Amino acid sequence: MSSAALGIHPLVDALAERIRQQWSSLPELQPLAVDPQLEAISGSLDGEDLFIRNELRSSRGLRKLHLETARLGAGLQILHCVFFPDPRYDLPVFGADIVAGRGVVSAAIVDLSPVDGALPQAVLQRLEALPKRAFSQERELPEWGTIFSPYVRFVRPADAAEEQSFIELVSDFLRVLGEASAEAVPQPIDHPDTVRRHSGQLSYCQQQKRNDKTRRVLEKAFNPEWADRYIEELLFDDPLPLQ
Ligand code: BLA
Repeated sequence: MSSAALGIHPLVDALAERIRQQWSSLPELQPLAVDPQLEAISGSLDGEDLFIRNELRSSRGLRKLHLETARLGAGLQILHCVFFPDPRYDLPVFGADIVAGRGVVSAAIVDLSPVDGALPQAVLQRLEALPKRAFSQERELPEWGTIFSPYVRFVRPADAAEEQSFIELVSDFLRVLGEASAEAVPQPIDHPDTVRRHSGQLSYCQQQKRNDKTRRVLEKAFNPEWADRYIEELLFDDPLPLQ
């Protein structure tokens, strides 16, 4: 079925396509198994259809690239994307989330988030050099949003032009991460820097799990146990313990 027939907002669809294009150019891109029960989830709730698609990859320096596109009920369409670094590499977490309802995008957020206090120099320099993109409606970060970098953008795109700008902004961030991931030199698994980045990634996941809005939507569409498992095992699973 086409995404239009599924009722996916054009921004969700266009951004998902752009992310797929960009991850295909990452170094050492590999498939990563998705639990077949979670790859394509469809169902219905009170007569409204639900549809979730999960795609996973890994690449050099990034342990898990996750793209989720979802339509939950009549009104809500979601794009959720997180690239989790391998803690041996000095790389940030890439995250993006779009929430659209009844043709209107209420939230569009993107960031390269530090896992070791501040962003790596190689990332900072590239972010500074990016074109500045203006949005007319900026949104305030929630209280758990202390994990985000000073470069985070959280906006409500006002029209098609701002939606396109948001796609270009995400693209800029992904290019920065792609370049940094090609260059980064891995450190030993027991190096103190690796250990710090591992615990930084754990905190990132813990803070994201405090977003009640995500949990509430999933609990309503499925049930609390399912939502909990989905969040713990797929959306924000902890990085594997360092051996
Ligand atoms: C907000 N996330 C939301 C909202 C909903 C979801 C319904 C409220 C929309 C609004 O305030 O306008 C729902 N998001 C989901 C669901 C999934 C999802 C169900 O990803 C997955 C299945 N969230 C992330 C990531 C980021 C993120 C990776 O998953 C950022 C990198 C951010 N979402 C985020 C933020 C808010 C939000 C900051 C606003 C929260 C608030 O204002 O309280």
